[in-house]
Amino acid sequence: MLTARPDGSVSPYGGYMCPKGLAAIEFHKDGSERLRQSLKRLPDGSFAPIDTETALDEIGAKLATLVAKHGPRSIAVYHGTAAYRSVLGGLMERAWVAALGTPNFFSTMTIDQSAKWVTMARMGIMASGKHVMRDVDVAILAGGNPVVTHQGAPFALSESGAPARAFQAAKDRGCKIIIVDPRRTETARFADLLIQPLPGHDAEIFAAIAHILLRDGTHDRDFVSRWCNGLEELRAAVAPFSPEMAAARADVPVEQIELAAQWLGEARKPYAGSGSGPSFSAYSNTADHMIEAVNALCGGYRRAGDLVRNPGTLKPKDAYEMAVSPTRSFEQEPKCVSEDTGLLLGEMPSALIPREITSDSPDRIRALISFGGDPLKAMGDPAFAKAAFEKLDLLVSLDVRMNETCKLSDYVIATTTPFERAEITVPGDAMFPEAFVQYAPPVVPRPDGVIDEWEFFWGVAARMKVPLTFKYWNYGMRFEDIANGLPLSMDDKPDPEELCRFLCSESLVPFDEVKANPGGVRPRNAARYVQPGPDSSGRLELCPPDVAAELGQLSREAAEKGFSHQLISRRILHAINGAYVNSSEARRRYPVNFAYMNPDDMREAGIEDGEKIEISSEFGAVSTLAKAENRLRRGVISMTHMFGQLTGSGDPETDGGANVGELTSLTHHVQPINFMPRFSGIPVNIQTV
Ligand SMILES: Nc1nc2c(c(=O)[nH]1)N[C@H]1C(S)=C(S)[C@@H](COP(=O)(O)OP(=O)(O)OC[C@H]3O[C@@H](n4cnc5c(=O)[nH]c(N)nc54)[C@H](O)[C@@H]3O)O[C@H]1N2
Ligand SMILES: Nc1nc2c(c(=O)[nH]1)N[C@H]1C(S)=C(S)[C@@H](COP(=O)(O)OP(=O)(O)OC[C@H]3O[C@@H](n4cnc5c(=O)[nH]c(N)nc54)[C@H](O)[C@@H]3O)O[C@H]1N2
Ligand SMILES: [Mo]
Repeated sequence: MLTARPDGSVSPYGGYMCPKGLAAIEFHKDGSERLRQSLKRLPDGSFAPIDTETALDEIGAKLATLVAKHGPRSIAVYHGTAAYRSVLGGLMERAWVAALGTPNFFSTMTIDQSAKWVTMARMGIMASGKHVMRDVDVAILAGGNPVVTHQGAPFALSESGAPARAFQAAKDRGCKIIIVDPRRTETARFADLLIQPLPGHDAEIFAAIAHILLRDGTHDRDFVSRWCNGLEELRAAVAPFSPEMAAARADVPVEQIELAAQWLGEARKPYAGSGSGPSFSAYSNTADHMIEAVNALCGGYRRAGDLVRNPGTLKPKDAYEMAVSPTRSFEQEPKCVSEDTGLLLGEMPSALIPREITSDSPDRIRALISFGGDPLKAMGDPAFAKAAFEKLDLLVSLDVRMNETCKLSDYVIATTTPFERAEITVPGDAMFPEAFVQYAPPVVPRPDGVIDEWEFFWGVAARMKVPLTFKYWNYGMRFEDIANGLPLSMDDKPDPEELCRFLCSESLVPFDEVKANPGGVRPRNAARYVQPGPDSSGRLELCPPDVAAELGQLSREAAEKGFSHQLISRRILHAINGAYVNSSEARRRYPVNFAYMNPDDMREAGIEDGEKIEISSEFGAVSTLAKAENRLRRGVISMTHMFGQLTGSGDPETDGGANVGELTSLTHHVQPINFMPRFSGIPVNIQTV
């Protein structure tokens, strides 16, 4: 019988198993949702099984024709959440995209927390990175719930394994924790201070914290004078954001904002960061810039002499105290064809995919490969997105089950799950709290009709006669600049174990030793410390002119009128976005994605617990069941995304929930630069139906 249990013998988190991991096991056992063979869509819209090699022949031929006729830009990839958990698949995808030469790489990162990428591009970064959770003494986390989501460094504050244990350990050390969230989250039980604002006011709250730090002179003057530009510009831009003004807009006690600023000003190793909430709401780019500006004002980065707890194992790196000036990459070529914007950390904004398809430019997107994602559902505004996706010459999905994008795809390639393929800890390498490496060969046999994702990209490249060079790539690297590469034969399929061996070419632990230790290895190395940077000319830009202009506009902005509530985002423990939503544990708890409301709001609106309600925004309406939750402040409704049908029938119980994306827009209330839609703090009205 198939079971799974945690192995804490070597892991830096101790023994721990996440409920999503258990849901994944059930996926293998039950199998009713599992795609066991690839499918081709017939002209009448139905699907017929197709042998995967035949599907690759047809896809390769079609892509080759498109490239010959329209150039490589006609091809795009969308790298979804599951693609991040497919190491060889992700690296082969990068190799394929680089070999083709298309700039059209999209991922969930630009419809998730891309405000952070915008901030990096506009503010620059400290190469030494922020303090890790084990070192921080005062932390402020806005709009993240890591105890449920396991979302941690480098953005939010947590460890991605056993997060509650990490928070408890931080408390035990005396770390002060401040949470800013309209909901008293599961993580908030560790909070010394919980600020429960109306959503969409993080820019004001953090501008006010900056205002107080500068008013009182409690910012880290040494750090700021050494590494930052624009202090006076920032001071002027945050002048209108008095604590009273921010408190009034966010509807929180002004004392809470003062106290947060006081603690941050006193901290030795402060940390300011956020989860997805502020990146989803109004003024998300401005909010994120202000959160990072507060971190910079407090000098919340590792400094020369600080211990580097994890320098990486597969790719060990020294850390330097050094600012890297902003790149403003989005202002440079290559640009999108539908809007005057460009790359953020090497990727184009996903919310522009529909417009990049329908544009009348000869460089428009004609083929899209969706790898481990459900872009049609994830980007919201389904009517707009679907109409665009229908204009594609070719849509291919790589998935383990049928999702909404699969239903529209010309081919659905059935792939392995992580337990059925070789995996190695490239993504966690520098993010584990201590150095750690693990190789996992397939532990469950794969169904006959499925392939690994890397086999798709290699197989299509072979058919297109595009030679691939396999490389160890990670965020912050330009694929072309990586010298060490493994040229792949286009005749003999690579052996996944050999690809993992190649990924260990610079590893502190040789591949054979990693392989011989299935529970992983923690290398014993001499301690490393942050070193003074080789170049001291870089500066963080605290307040570039576009950020100052956004703050000016925000300071004059009036509240949106005509809506009774604001809908905010949340996540569930037993599913990850759309994956495992149909697992028995998730479904037992969530037959639908409930609309959680403050009990007083429900009483006032005459809504009973469990009653069906209709929630309408400027752009659409959804129906679901209301549920009282006293963790929520008044004025907000909290719902999870990726439930229900793409377009609801009006009967949430039959649909298995409602798609909150129907309340969002890809053309209105989108941010500049990254075109991020508003996924939280959505003004809505409610009525019983
Ligand atoms: N179990 C589980 N884990 C997951 C996922 C999952 O679906 N399930 N998804 C994964 C993914 S893709 C991601 S991106 C991460 C996300 O990880 P998190 O960011 O931790 O996700 P959430 O739990 O939704 O937390 C967002 C919080 O922001 C609050 N919020 C909403 N709007 C605002 C606002 O305007 N301001 C402030 N201050 N707060 C606001 C919400 O109340 C919520 O508590 O989680 C990852 N991990
Ligand atoms: N309204 C609203 N919209 C949102 C959000 C929100 O909170 N509110 N959140 C946003 C965020 S943060 C994100 S990250 C996106 C999520 O957007 P996506 O990543 O596009 O959506 P997922 O549902 O996570 O898609 C993952 C797919 O991978 C499949 N899968 C699972 N395991 C494997 C595997 O091993 N291999 C392969 N090939 N496939 C696999 C799953 O079946 C699923 O269909 O949505 C965004 N959209
Ligand atoms: Mo995400």
